[in-house]
Amino acid sequence: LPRTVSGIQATSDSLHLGNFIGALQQFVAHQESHDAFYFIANMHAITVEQDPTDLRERTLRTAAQFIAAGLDPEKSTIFVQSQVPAHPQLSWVLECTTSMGEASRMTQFKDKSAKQEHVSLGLLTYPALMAADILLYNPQMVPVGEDQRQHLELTRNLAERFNYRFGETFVVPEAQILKATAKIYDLQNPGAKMSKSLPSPQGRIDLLDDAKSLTKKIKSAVTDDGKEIAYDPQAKPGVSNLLTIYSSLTSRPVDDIVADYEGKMYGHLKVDLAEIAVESLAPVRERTEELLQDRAQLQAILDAGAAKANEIAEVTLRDVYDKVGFV
Ligand code: AQP
Repeated sequence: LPRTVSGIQATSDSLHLGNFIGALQQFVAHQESHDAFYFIANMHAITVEQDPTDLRERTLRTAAQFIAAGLDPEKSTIFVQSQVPAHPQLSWVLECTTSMGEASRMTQFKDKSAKQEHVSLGLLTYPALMAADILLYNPQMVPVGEDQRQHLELTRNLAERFNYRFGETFVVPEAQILKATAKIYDLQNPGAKMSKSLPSPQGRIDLLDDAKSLTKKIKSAVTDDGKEIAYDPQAKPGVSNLLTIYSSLTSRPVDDIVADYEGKMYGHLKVDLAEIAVESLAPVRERTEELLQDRAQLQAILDAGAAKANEIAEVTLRDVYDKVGFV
């Protein structure tokens, strides 16, 4: 089977709909056709200030949401990044392969460092760790959202550079960024991507939101001038975003949905979408809570995942260490 790898940061109690549609739903689909490795990125989560108790809790909650959303530990290897030491070990070599210019050009670094009073070195070197997260497993394909495109490009460049300098070592992976769902936008500000670090949580739908707040958020989503329900991200970013969400939660093409709403008002679309969101996310929320009742079981799944990940990652790491001349 071809291999795939991806991860999600443990930076909040609940993943949001952008993570779910842009990443997690793809993860679930690819576990059928790939040797799949999915991790909870707890090491990336400490590039900005964090609380240890929260991080521990969020790591387990993120794992529970992976499984609740449909990842099957029998099909996918699910693990926690910090339980596989080869990630930071390879990262050091890749940091030494990356130039300062490349790292500081990353838009995520520029955005996040502008928001921080104290900018950690880890925020700058983050993309080298992300390259290590990926290259250790030699995947053919990495499913991510649009915001990770630049990091994936760097990962490919680092793989090629290392291969050129030290001989064929890494598979150069392709980013799998689905055009239709790669960027889910903030419901209150459809010019910005839906994100964990939003000023107004009203614009972000959390997977673990209850029915009442889900409905409220969707009903108060910002729509556009005019009345017609049409998919036009330039002229109608708000409505188009709702249509994208509708389409991915129902697996129906956007055009079909638009046809259904001919002559109807924005309000109709919102009422229906709120119902659909409640129906699709309630089981994920309930299953997450159930899984969190048995933390020993969850930890056992993660330990088994880490054991499998370590086996593969260590082989790549040993090869790299040998090639760079570490005795
Ligand atoms: N709005 C989005 N639409 C589509 N995909 C998205 N992803 C994130 N936001 C959207 C994808 O989710 C995966 C995990 O991303 P992450 O762990 O890097 O989460 P994040 O980027 O930290 O999430 P946020 O919400 O964007 O947090 P902040 O604002 O704190 O950085 C990735 O594949 C990502 O593309």
